[in-house]
Amino acid sequence: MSTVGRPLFVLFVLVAIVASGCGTASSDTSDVPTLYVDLSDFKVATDHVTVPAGHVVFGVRNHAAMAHELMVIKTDLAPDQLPVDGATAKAKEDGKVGELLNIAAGSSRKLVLELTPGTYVLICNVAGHYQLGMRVGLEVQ
Ligand SMILES: [Cu+2]
Repeated sequence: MSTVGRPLFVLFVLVAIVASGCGTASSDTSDVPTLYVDLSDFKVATDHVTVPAGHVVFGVRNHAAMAHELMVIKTDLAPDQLPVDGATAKAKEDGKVGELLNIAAGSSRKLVLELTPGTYVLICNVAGHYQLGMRVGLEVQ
């Protein structure tokens, strides 16, 4: 027992440490998306209009030939009613709960957030893109 059991026990502890390390990683690469968000010129589309509150994994796919962003804003305003800063040509980011910046053309990224119930707007806030139509509502229940 002592000659064979100890190496096995050490190995088991190492595996447990590695496994727990993966589980708490902030990138959460193993999470299956709760919803997909598709970015194009100049549109934001989702495959769900509502998602359950809590752990939400956004699977973001940029289909365009230019970089875009995904910004998640909690607000009671309609998706097309966010105030725009005239100087920067960007939507005001009041209520922002998370973002992915500089999502390269043709690439996919993940954004993992803990969301409380309410209404949200998903936008791309590269200058001018919100006004061109890069916005969509999301309800968290
Ligand atoms: Cu954009």
